[in-house]
Amino acid sequence: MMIKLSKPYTQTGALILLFHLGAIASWAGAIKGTVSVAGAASAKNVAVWIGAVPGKTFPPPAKPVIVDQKHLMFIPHVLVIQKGTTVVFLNSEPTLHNVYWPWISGNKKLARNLGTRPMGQKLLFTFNNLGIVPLLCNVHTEMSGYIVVVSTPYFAVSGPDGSFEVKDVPPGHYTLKAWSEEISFRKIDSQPVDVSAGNTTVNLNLR
Ligand SMILES: [Cu+2]
Repeated sequence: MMIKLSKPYTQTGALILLFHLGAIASWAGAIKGTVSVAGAASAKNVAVWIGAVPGKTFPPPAKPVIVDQKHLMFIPHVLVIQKGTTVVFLNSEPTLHNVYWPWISGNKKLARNLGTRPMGQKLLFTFNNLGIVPLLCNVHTEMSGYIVVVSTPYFAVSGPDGSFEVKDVPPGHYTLKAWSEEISFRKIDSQPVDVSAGNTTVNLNLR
């Protein structure tokens, strides 16, 4: 009886050990920090992301991401997505809303008008070009939002206090990028960052 029981116990022990080794090997870190934006009242809504990693491609997420049009605003105001992500544009209030962008990072060939629709109807678009997409509504000229299309799944948007956290980054040497609508449509800030297991702190000053 004792001999018969000991074998499965040993196998379970080995499996648990393998599981722990696997967890250590894939240990990821987080990039935490605060951003300040020169001349701006607040440092919220700054897009922060890791730029292309040489030799590495990331499959686009299968799940779509939502941008709502509500209270005469694009919600969220700034959205970061990985290239290849489909965005579903909702209209959640009883007025007509349109979605268009005049260019992506200045390239007018990438302009699109997705159309105008009443409350409850969706518009879908898959973003396959990297860059800054300025969202506008031709019914309400005061409405604006931004989609930042990036090449990695490692990104964040700063909160009202300028803090951000890019989660689950594998250890490595990367380029950290940041963009704020307060600076310029076209200026993307870059700086090197080394990520190890645990938290890496980076403070960004955009000007
Ligand atoms: Cu509108």
